[in-house]
Amino acid sequence: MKACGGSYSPETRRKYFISGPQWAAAYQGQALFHAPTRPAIGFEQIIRKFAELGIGYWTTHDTDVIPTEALGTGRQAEIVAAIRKALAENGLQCSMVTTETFYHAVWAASPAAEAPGVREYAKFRVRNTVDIGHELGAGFAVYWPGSLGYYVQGAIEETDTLRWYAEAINAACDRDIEVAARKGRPTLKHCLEAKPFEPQAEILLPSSDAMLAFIASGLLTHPEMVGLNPEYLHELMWGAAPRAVLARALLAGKLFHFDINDGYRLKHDVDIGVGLVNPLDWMNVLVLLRSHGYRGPFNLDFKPPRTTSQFGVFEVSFPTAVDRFITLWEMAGEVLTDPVMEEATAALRAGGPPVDVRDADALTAATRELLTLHELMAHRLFQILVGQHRGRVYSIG
Ligand code: XLS
Ligand code: MG
Ligand code: MG
Repeated sequence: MKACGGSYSPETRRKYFISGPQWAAAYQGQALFHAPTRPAIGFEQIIRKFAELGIGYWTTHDTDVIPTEALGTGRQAEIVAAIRKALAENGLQCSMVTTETFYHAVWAASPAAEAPGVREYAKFRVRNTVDIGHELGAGFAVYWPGSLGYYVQGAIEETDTLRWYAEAINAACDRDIEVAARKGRPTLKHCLEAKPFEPQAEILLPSSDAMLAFIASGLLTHPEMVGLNPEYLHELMWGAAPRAVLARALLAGKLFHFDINDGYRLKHDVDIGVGLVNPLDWMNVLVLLRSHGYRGPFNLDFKPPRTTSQFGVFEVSFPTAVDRFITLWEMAGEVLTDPVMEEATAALRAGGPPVDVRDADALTAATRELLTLHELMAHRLFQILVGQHRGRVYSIG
């Protein structure tokens, strides 16, 4: 890291709304075909490490920190108190809480299973997460439904399943209104997160757009409290343009929270650190968010490499992810004030010389260089990405 240079100080890192998930730092390298490779690590250590790095916000699933059997018990209250203490001692804030509705076998048929008992349990879990969120001072609650879907066809009735899933979200919102009023706090922002593949063969809400349709379906009793937590890679996984996904969420007023990472199109959820695969696209994504005044969290939902040591997790994986994000964010700022980009944008929007707008051939001739300017802008963005706009040169021959 010292040899790489260019690190930002913890003070600088803390100026950004960057959050570190408990589960990302505690990831032990396990997967379907992979055994765990790292020892377990608790929230005290992770919160301390995040503080040292300058990651100012911490996020967690309920069961990342509270054993399933202790949820809703006195033991939960003790753990939550210990988390509050750790956060306060390290100057961190909890920005988001989320309910694990995918790991335990009780969720085999999803949080909206046919069995009414499972659905009641799902409501208990999301209500309990709302309680934890208010206790920890969070502003956001995230819902990635996990196995909401099926492996074999025809047994699940999709409309019933979606209705039942909405009942769980409604239960969380109702509890939130009650607890927020009691505590004199604002209600949480409830954020739905989609993923197209894994852990189910067929997923009922596979994309952020599907989530938007779900929010607007009439099934939610408080649609105004519910928005999106898109994850960059989850949208890429189904072949989407993440920037266009975010644009649709922005237009709907539903971009509440953003999980940041990287990976490949039409592959599984590889959760690579932000900017390591698609840095140019990432810069462009941040141009869009900056220009629309997005001020929500950037949640580092990635996985440090499998066999990286605990040292590597905190000395290389997290700080490099944070620093790439900051660099890309600042580059996006440069794009927004770049004179070439400004001039090209103005030229595009001015259009060509005036012609009869019913004459397709005349319009084509007048706007002949439109795509030339698009390509010029793409070239300029590449130059900004590699620093050529600041005079970095490569002399050949
Ligand atoms: C899994 C999701 C998960 C959510 C929170 O693929 O990204 O980590 O962000 O449950
Ligand atoms: Mg995520
Ligand atoms: Mg992911």
